Parts: sequence; C-alpha cells; structure tokens
Amino acid sequence: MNDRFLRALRRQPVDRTPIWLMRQAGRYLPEYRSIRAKVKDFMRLCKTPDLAAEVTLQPLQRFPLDAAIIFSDILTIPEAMGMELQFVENEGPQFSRPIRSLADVRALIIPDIQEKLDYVMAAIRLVRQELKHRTPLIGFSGSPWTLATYMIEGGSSKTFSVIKKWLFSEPSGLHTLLNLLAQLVAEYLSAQITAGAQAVMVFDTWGGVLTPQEYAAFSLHYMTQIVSTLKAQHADVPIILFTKNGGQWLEIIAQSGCDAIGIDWTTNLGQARSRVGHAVALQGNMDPAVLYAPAERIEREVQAILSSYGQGTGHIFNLGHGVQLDTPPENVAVLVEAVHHLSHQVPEPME
Ligand code: 1CP
Repeated sequence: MNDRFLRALRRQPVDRTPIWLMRQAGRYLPEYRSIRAKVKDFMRLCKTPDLAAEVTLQPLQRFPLDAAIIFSDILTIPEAMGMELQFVENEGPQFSRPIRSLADVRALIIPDIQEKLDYVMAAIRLVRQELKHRTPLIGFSGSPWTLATYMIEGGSSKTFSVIKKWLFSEPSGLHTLLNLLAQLVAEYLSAQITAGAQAVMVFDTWGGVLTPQEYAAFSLHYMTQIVSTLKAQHADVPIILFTKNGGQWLEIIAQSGCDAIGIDWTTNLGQARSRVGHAVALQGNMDPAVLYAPAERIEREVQAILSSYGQGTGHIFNLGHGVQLDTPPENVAVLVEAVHHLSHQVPEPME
C-alpha cells in the first residue's frame, strides 16, 4: 500500500514527499464537467454515492497522487440541520433563510449525523472498496467558524459583516451555535473514520478574517474541541487543521493536538517548520496560480518549496488553497511529476 501520505503525517520516514491537491476533483477536469453536465444539481452529485465515488477517483486515474479526498462539500452539515441550500451557477452556495438570531439557532434541527449524512459514509465505503490499499482516503468537514459564516451570512461573503456584528455585539448566541456545530463536526468526522476515512481534515477557510484574540476564541477553540473528541475515539487517525491565512498562529494551532497544519502561500514553509519544530507535520503551500505558468516555472517553484522545507519527513506537498477551475490539467501533471522527481530523499534513520 502507498502509505507515504499517512507516514509523513505521523512524521515517520518516507521515500519521497507525498502529494495531493485541495479540490483535486472538480471543474478543471473535463471528465468532472461531463458528469456535471448530466447532474445539474451539485448537491444531487454529493448525495449519489456512486457518482461521488466516481468523481473522487477521477484525479487519481489521471495523476499518481498519494491520497484521495472524498468528494462532498462542507455545507452538508447545515443542510442536514434543516437549512435550505442552493448552489447558484457561478455564485456559489446560498441559504434561503440564514440564521439571524438565537431563536433561529434554537430552531435548527439537531440531526442524527449517521442517518442524515449516510450518503457521505456510503460514498466513503465505495471509494475504499475501489482503492483497496492503493492510496489512503481523506475525510473532511468545515470548521465550526467557517460553517457559521455561511449559515449566518447566507452564502459567500467579502466583509463578514453580519457574523462579525453578532460576534462583537452578542457573542453568547454565536457561541451557542459554534458549540452545537463543534459537536456535530466531531460526530461527522468520527462517522467518516468508521466508514473508512484514514485521515481527516478540517477546512477553516475563513478563520483568517478574525483578529488573533477572536481567532483563538471563535475558531481554534472549537477545532481543538473536535481534535480532543476524535483523539479519544480514534487515537491513530491523523487530523489536519487548515486555517487559510492562519500563518501567524501556527504555534497555537500546533498546541491543539492535531497531527498536521495546512498552510497557504503567504507563509514561508521553512520558517513555519522551525516555528512548530517536531510538534506537527506541515501540508502545503504552493500558490494555485503557479499552475497557470509554463512547466519550467512550475518545476522551479516545486524545487523552491521542497528546499524551503528541507531534509526529513513531515511535509505533505499541496497547494495553499484549491485548484482553480481554469487550471490546465496538463500543468497538474507537470506538478505531480516534479514533486516525484525532485523530492527523492535519503530516508532518515528509524526512530
Ligand atoms: O461543480 C461545481 O461547480 C461545484 C463547485 C464545488 C466543488 C467541486 C463546490 C461548491 N464544492 C466542491 C467540492 C468540495 N468542496 C470539495 C471536494 C474535495 C476536493 O477535491 O478537494 C471540498 C474539500 C470542498 C470544501 C469546501 N466547500 C470549502 C472548504 C475548502 C475551500 O475551498 O476553502 C468551502 C469554503 C466550500 C463551500 C463551497 N462549496 C462550493 C463552492 C464554490 C464553495 C466556495 C464558495 C466560496 O468561495 O465562498
């Protein structure tokens, strides 16, 4: 079995740096677009396990990646809580009735995750059957804070003014929601692990819009709660936390008990490594826009990132955020190939 992704997460010796990409399945792949042409409703695709499994495997058929990530979305949880969700073409997700008060929070359904989100577990079981032991499968969720931004703003936001107004004027209502979400996210990730996910990742896409103090209290606090719950149930399953724009908080994120931290391109990887020491592995951090460049430029960037991390295990190559939808697939092939070639390293002695 190709376990270099799991080994790097545990900071065990590897023959070369493992690579997978956030949003490795999606619109930049013609085979994904052809499925989407048939299944117009994005949530329908997520809720049909055969199709979700097929889409999960598409990038692995094209590129020799070291991990698969289950095809789904972070907004499955709010939808299971009774919030009506629509994906509007080119505008992203929209909730028809966003949460605007404590009464709205109290009116949310507390779903039986196993039952309501069984379609995700079914897709995970299918992918594991297909993959056998070829590559590990990652399960994921949004962070409580990131989920709350969509639930309260009603969709994507640039200013986050509705949720921030709530945060600064009536924080206890927001904490009630975040607490509930933390419990559900832990339950959801635990169910994904039971279904076959071999590592899990929490996407805190919008934690980086907070002040340091509010980041600790409204985002990291709840992710730490999730890590503790999961570690009590599945001690051996690695957990990756990714706060986009969270580079200044690596030291406190590392104290959450997670196994790895995802970092974006605004943080220097080598400096990040010296700041966290041996506490955690690091995942990242190429700017997805490098994939618009000619092959030589992509290769140069791969070399720079690998050199920045330096010798030894504990690095999982990835982008600093998802693959952009107008990325040429050939350039992804160049990237994966470059990581394979350039990262051969002498294994460190066994600990
Ligand atoms: O086909 C389409 O047009 C739908 C586009 C799309 C895709 C491909 C959406 C809608 N979600 C997904 C899949 C998805 N979403 C994955 C698949 C696994 C993979 O290959 O990586 C994952 C991990 C997500 C997670 C997700 N959804 C996040 C966190 C990660 C990130 O990119 O920051 C967020 C914020 C979402 C919300 C969401 N869902 C879809 C879109 C377009 C968005 C983002 C909207 C925004 O920018 O606010």
